Amino acid sequence: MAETKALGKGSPPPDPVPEDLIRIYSMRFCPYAHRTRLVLRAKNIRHEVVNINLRNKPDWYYMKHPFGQVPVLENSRCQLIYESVIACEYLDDAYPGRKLYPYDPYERARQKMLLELFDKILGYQNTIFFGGNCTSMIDYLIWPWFERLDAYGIADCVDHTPALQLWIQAMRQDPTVCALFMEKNVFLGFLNLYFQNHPDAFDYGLC
Ligand SMILES: N[C@@H](CCC(=O)N[C@@H](CS)C(=O)NCC(=O)O)C(=O)O
Repeated sequence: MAETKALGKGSPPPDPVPEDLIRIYSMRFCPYAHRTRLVLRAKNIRHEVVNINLRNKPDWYYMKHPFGQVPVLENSRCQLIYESVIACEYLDDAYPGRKLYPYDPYERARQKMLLELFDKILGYQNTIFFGGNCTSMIDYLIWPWFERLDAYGIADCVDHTPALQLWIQAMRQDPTVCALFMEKNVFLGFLNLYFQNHPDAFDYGLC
């Protein structure tokens, strides 16, 4: 379902979101939308994906997000939630199942502080995952950028951080990460078309 073609200018708006379903407006190669799709998957939330052509946005899409960005969540009550971190927290709060943010207020605050320091988090960790011995919200919020390191040609930036390498290996085995994993060649194919302003960039790799 995540692999549907992107809707562009002139496409009719999708129908209202059916009850018991949540919709994510997404783009297959967007790391912020990737975060939100990881959380949807990790929590087993029934959802549908509507991909948006970000170079040729449908006019109606500005009714979903003031600047036409992805991701946006929309529920059957026509409520819209944007900004990926807020959207992920909303999903964690609104849906049952495994809580990805810790219950403990300090641990929750610690994950949010780590996220703020995202660019500098390569510091000491004494657990495999950032929140402990299993994946939690912080891991899914930062993973999309690490999945893209190889495609960006900067995978060697973790050469001297063994703890981070162990985390990357562990994340690659996580079933949620595996389910949404984007092959490097597909990502490179997208980037190649994107930088040529090719109208089909967002659909790269789809039949
Ligand atoms: N702060 C936003 C960033 C979202 C974002 O930058 N999305 C990009 C795609 S990766 C986008 O929608 N770009 C289209 C645009 O800005 O017009 C979030 O966390 O959700």
